[in-house]
Amino acid sequence: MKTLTKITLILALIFTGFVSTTMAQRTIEIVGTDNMKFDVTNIEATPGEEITIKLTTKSNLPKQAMAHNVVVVDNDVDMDAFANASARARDNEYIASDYEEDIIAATNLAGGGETVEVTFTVPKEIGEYEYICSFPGHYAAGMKGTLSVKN
Ligand SMILES: [Cu+2]
Repeated sequence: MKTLTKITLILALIFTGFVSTTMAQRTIEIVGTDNMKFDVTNIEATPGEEITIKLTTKSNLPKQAMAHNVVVVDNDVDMDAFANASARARDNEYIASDYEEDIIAATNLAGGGETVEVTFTVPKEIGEYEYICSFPGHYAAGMKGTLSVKN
């Protein structure tokens, strides 16, 4: 086989692998409403899987009064403390900067009619990881869910 043909073949194989990896990636669509709940409260994933979380806010209220995000947090974090600290972090999309190392993934804030998304690699460690909306008061109102990482 000529070298050029070999290279072409290898590139084709790499490309095919890339495309199939991309296509295998799952997107989880979540809706947040004025009742301050996510309509999806459990996401199952395998260790190291790449997933996309897509969040849409349905609301007629102004964004300053009602917006949502999805923040996936490491499972050794005190969630009440994180939510309280984040409620004061308006200039940082309501994510307390002290906790940046504990954030596995976070979307931007979505006001009514907006959709935001984040693509990330699920932790390799099996376990339950909580995700919350860090807009002030929403976690306390029950705006949370669990990312279950298992084989
Ligand atoms: Cu919210």
